[in-house]
Amino acid sequence: MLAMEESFRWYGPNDPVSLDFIKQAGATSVITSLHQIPYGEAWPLDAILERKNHLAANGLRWAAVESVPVHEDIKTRTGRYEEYIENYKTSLANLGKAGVDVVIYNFMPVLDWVRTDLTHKLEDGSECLYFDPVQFAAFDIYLLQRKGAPGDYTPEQQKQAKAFFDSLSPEERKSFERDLIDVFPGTKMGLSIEDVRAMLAKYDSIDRDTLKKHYRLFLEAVIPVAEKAGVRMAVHPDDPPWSIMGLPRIVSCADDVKDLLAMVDSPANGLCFCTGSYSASLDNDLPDMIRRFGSRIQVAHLRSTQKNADGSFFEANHLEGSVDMYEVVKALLEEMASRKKAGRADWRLAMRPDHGHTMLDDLAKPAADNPGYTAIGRLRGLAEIRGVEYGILKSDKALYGSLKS
Ligand code: DNO
Repeated sequence: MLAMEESFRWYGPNDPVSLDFIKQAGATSVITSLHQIPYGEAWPLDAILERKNHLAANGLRWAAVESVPVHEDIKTRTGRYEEYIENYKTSLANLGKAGVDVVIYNFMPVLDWVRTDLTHKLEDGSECLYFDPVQFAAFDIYLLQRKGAPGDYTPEQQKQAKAFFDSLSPEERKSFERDLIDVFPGTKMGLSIEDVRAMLAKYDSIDRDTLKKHYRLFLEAVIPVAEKAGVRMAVHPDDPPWSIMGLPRIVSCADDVKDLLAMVDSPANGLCFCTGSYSASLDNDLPDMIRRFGSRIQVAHLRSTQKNADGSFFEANHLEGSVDMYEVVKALLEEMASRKKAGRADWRLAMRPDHGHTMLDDLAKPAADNPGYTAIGRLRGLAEIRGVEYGILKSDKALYGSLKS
């Protein structure tokens, strides 16, 4: 009955959520990366094949790489960026040879996704990831001590940020700092606040237009290689989708998407449609974005967020919050049907339930290194989304008919 490929993120052999568990959740593929390879280095073919074969031996397909990270030097076009771009091309060529054909990446300057609280308690006792601009202001003004930071917040936010920061003990400040800057998926960079300052300094002369230019130059270099290798690139949106730490953000809304798709107009230059990231900005109309840019979506992350009146947001249950999951899934299924009709080989989209609450037995387990990626919360998310898809296909005979393989 179902048509979307159900996938699950897997952080590799050290992930406490095993491949067996992933299969029990009902997923038929995983989205994973070779986290042992440092940012910037080329991925050797044998390491790719080893991972692919390991997954296959466990009955799972490698639906997409998440991520082949883009080194900071490439974003700033400083240091060893030329070498890193060459390495990126090698990685794409090798992935293509191994038959791994979707590559997720992001172009967020300095940090990856950011939250200010990784264990925010919800009324039902489960925990979720949470972003509060006041807490972020406390980080920005008092820990990072970024020049000009106060000016990015209202006087009221600054006052509350001070009160929040004063309320933290020295240990709490340390762990707050870690939660904010050690956000690189599947790896601990061990960055210090000084490292982040040094990384930020490289952006002193990089405004929005310059960052966009660097992005275009990156795409112009790698997309032809991806095309030749049979690999489709999928950019993950900025999370949260607005400027932080005074940095430009260029993958946050429909206009950004329109621009980046036009930078290199190729089917290999596409999107990882992350509903959670885009949804934190209420200006983003997700079903509309899917209808507009659907032909360039390579893979989807499905989750939702709920905004509070004070501008903070938390990751809601997958069918709650501001994302209309019914409309999102329907639009994705319609996109798949139109691809199938057009004879596109890549008509079947893979999606993974993105993040999940820490709930049930997972609450008693030691905090894992991968916030948001507990087994049970994602199992719940996948089950709910599967139900939505089932309902849509069961009640729309024409759509179901056009997707039946
Ligand atoms: C967070 C993730 C992101 C994503 C990368 C893609 O949970 O969605 O960290 O993997 O930004 O490059």
